Amino acid sequence: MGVCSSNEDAPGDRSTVYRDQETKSPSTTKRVCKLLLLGAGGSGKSTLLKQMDIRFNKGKMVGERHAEFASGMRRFAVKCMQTTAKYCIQAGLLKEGNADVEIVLKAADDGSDYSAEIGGAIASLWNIEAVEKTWRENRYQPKFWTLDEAPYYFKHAKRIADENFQITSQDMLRSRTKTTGIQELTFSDGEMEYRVIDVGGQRSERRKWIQCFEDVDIVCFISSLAGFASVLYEDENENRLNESLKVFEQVVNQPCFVTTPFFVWFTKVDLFADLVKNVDISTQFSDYTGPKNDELAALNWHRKKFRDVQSAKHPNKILRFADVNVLEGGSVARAFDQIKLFT
Ligand SMILES: Nc1nc2c(ncn2[C@@H]2O[C@H](COP(=O)(O)OP(=O)(O)OP(=O)(O)O)[C@@H](O)[C@H]2O)c(=O)[nH]1
Ligand SMILES: [Mg+2]
Repeated sequence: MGVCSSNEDAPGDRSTVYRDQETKSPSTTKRVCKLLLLGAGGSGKSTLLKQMDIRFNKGKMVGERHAEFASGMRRFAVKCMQTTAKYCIQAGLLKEGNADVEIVLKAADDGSDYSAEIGGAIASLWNIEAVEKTWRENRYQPKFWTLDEAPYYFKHAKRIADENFQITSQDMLRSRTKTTGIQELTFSDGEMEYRVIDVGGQRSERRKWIQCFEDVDIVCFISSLAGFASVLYEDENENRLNESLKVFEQVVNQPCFVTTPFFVWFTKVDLFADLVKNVDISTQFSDYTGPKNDELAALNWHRKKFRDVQSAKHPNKILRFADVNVLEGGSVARAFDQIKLFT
């Protein structure tokens, strides 16, 4: 790795409570369920929070944050095309003097000077077959940093240059902001009031988690199914799935969670089939002995890995799994139905 180690840091520092009108003064008749979302960075916790807000809370939280989502998309359109272009130059696939390359490399990597010219240059570069192919191959065998959502940002690079572009639900869900505080979304569903807590998952953020461990009714551990084929932003030598398992081990063994129901939600299921088809898991994990490129075998292997971690110390604790495409509201609602059975 290492043509460019980019930075996922972004202004997103917040410790915010989002409440809907109905739950401003919680009714005494409502029962409260505190649902804690935990997991490593980039696994999809905040995207889940946004999707829950859209699905169960009329989008009141995301409605307040359009500017933040727009700048997130611009920032990562630039950053991801910069790393891709730098690698393409090094590989002799793009020339340094190319006008579009110049524009993209000169652009501020926080997206602050994003313009129609920059958006146009990103779109033009993404139209070059060799660039697209390089990005895709890198996803199967990482050589430079990028985000799973980069193709979405590139595809919409021109549209998002307009100061007043109409932001869509997909834009909000796909915009990336590293969480650096604690966010809470509260909404009602029938007789229940849900307090959903989202924390930052990158290593530097985890020391803050302890603040949220009191009176938790359900823990939802979020782990990305794209993780086995990628490395951490914080540490390019660590595979994302390995990190997720280590974090899970620390969390599931917390004395305060001995009797707390645990769910493991595998996110990014929409990316999984393509990754399993193109990446041989056994090259990354010697314990994978299942058939190559077999989605079901790969999914069962993921489940077993989490079950093994948990049963080492708590053999009687039951883990419940769900595979979720967080970008799809119906998929999140189906997973949430399982949670409702425990409330
Ligand atoms: N394709 C796809 N992308 C997803 C899914 N879930 C999340 N993402 C994307 O993954 C990226 C990271 O998601 P976040 O929700 O910011 O991750 P996080 O766990 O909150 O990360 P931290 O705040 O750093 O802990 C975002 O760009 C999301 O759009 C999914 O199910 N499918
Ligand atoms: Mg987050």
